[in-house]
Amino acid sequence: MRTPLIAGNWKMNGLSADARTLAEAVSDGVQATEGVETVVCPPFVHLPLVRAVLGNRVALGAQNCADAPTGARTGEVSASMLADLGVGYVILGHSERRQYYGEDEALIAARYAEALAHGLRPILCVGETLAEREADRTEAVVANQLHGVIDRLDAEVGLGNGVIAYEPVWAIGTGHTATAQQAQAMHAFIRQTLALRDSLLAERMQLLYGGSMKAANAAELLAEPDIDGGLIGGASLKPDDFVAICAAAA
Ligand code: 3PY
Repeated sequence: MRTPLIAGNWKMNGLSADARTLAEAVSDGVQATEGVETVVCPPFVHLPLVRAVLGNRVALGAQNCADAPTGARTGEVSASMLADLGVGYVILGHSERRQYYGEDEALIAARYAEALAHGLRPILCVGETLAEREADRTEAVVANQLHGVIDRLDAEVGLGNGVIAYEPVWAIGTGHTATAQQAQAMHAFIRQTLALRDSLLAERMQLLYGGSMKAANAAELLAEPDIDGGLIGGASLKPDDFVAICAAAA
């Protein structure tokens, strides 16, 4: 059985005092929640202070990592720097990175390989835009995003111990959520796509739903057989909501 995983993507929100307050509230709030991997992903600059206040029930994640181990990459943060700070997870290929910073599969794959090489668990985001869904291209787009990364990774290592988050772009920051049926259909498709290469990997890999998952819809989404958790945007900034989502996953 796959352990449920709930990861909060704080995006570019909050000053240090906000990050501390939020981390403390999440850490306290999930103390009684067993059997769920809980992760918070603050902005880079808040990682050390969040690490310092998180209890042992909540792991630390980052929102990206560099595509190279060290050196001339102004503005980037390497996977080894993150590991050194106690980071265990890293979100890669979020649609906001693809949309605003032009990240493509080649770059995302290089970041993914770096993350694995330094012991981080990548959370690889895939998902279609509204135009792509309306043109009936959802599966083709997601398959391309997956193959575009997998094909560039070391064949022996593959996706390693990573996680995949299905985040339909039309559901990110819009308040719209995929129905549980739409989300399940895509999660099943992703698992089948992985199984074509490695059936054991497909069985064990945690697949998260992202895109306006909140306390009110979490239980319904998480009840679907192929949805193993959530990558939570706005609701991860509200400790009560985030903690309620973690409880729904338990
Ligand atoms: C959202 O739910 O808005 C997200 O982008 C989660 O990563």
